Amino acid sequence: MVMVGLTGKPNVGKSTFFSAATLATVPIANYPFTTKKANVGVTYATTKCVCKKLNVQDEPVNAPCVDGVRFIPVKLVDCPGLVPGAWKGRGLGNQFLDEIRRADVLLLILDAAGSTDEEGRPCKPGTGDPLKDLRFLEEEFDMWIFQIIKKDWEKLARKAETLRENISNLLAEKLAGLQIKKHFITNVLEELDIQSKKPTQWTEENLKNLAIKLRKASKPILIVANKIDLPYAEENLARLKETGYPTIPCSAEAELILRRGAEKGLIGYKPGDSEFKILDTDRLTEKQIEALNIVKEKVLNKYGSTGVQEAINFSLFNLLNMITVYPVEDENKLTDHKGRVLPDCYLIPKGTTVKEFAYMIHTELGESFIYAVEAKEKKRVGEDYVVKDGDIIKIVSAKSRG
Ligand SMILES: Nc1nc2c(ncn2[C@@H]2O[C@H](COP(=O)(O)OP(=O)(O)OP(=O)(O)O)[C@@H](O)[C@H]2O)c(=O)[nH]1
Ligand SMILES: [Mg+2]
Repeated sequence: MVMVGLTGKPNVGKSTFFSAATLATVPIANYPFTTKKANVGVTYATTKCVCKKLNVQDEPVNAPCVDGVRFIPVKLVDCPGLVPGAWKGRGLGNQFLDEIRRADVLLLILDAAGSTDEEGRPCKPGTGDPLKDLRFLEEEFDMWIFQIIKKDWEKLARKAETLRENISNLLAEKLAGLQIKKHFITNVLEELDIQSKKPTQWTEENLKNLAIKLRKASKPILIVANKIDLPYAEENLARLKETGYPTIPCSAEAELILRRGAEKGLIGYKPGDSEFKILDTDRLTEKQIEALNIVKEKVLNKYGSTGVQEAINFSLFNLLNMITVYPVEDENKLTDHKGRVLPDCYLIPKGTTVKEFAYMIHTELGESFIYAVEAKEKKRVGEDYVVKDGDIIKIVSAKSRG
């Protein structure tokens, strides 16, 4: 399953975002280092389900469908906060950096209101600077990867030379735990144009540049401008957008209020919605009504949504270029072996061939693959067919033929 990592300075709302996105109860408080160990949970990417267009009633198994919106599960990890110098052990040390090593994409949560200082201590909104925070966080990630590459570098470089082993293979092995795949390494080494030099002669600066480029390639970043409901956040949002990073305004706290309200049946609200409906006025306290009014006024009316669902979707569909696909066993009825209509919806990288997709479902299915059928167009396709977003795929294998 794809893994989305929540990271940033302490006290910016990472756990609030996590809690809103997963509905798990985790400690949230207005002081630094509330989170001491990573929280892992399941959240959902949302997409328009093909059921509406085809006018069928689906029977979801792995990915729920609500009013024609399909909720596809992804893993979410909430990490302890990072302070300047974290890579060399400041704050909670670099254990938390390790928590994000398995993440495929990072949601960098920033306090857009500047209501916390560099270390995450509360201060008056407008005092802290999210842009500065962004710069130190980039440096933390780079130094963290640099340090890992540098460790035992000479040994690795010598090994590459004496065994005439390709350095990208050895690096890929070394960095496998960080989700830094070999194709990232090969591309980055080509870009850096250092392969004409022997690895033992690569300088510190070469290695640092390698770390920076690998970080950018393997851990794409979406900036989540959180606490957008507070003063000064709007001005800072404009400054953050100028950095060139994709940036989404967000109020994790607003989303938490809405999801909790919906869970209790007090309001009608679906993640990503631009509005909510009060269902049960009698059960709401005056304070709750006031909080809902603030959410409406300061967040929904102004930015169109709380940003939580949008951030998750953007990271998967835009940064990781994932698409959705629906596997079925009967291409006419669109069912699985139990007769359930459109039971599953998977996220796969754009460019995946139908045979690679078969392998993702089950190794055996990939190995015995014969051909596939795209069910919407009733088209028979070969193993090289590149799966398109929203395809409904039946795989015919030597096994399924009996
Ligand atoms: N106004 C406002 N406050 C928020 C928002 N999101 C979180 N907060 C508050 O910010 C404080 C910190 O929230 P947490 O979720 O604990 O922050 P964290 O980043 O997980 O903090 P650490 O675990 O210490 O790194 C809490 O008081 C939250 O209620 C938001 O969107 N708006
Ligand atoms: Mg936390």
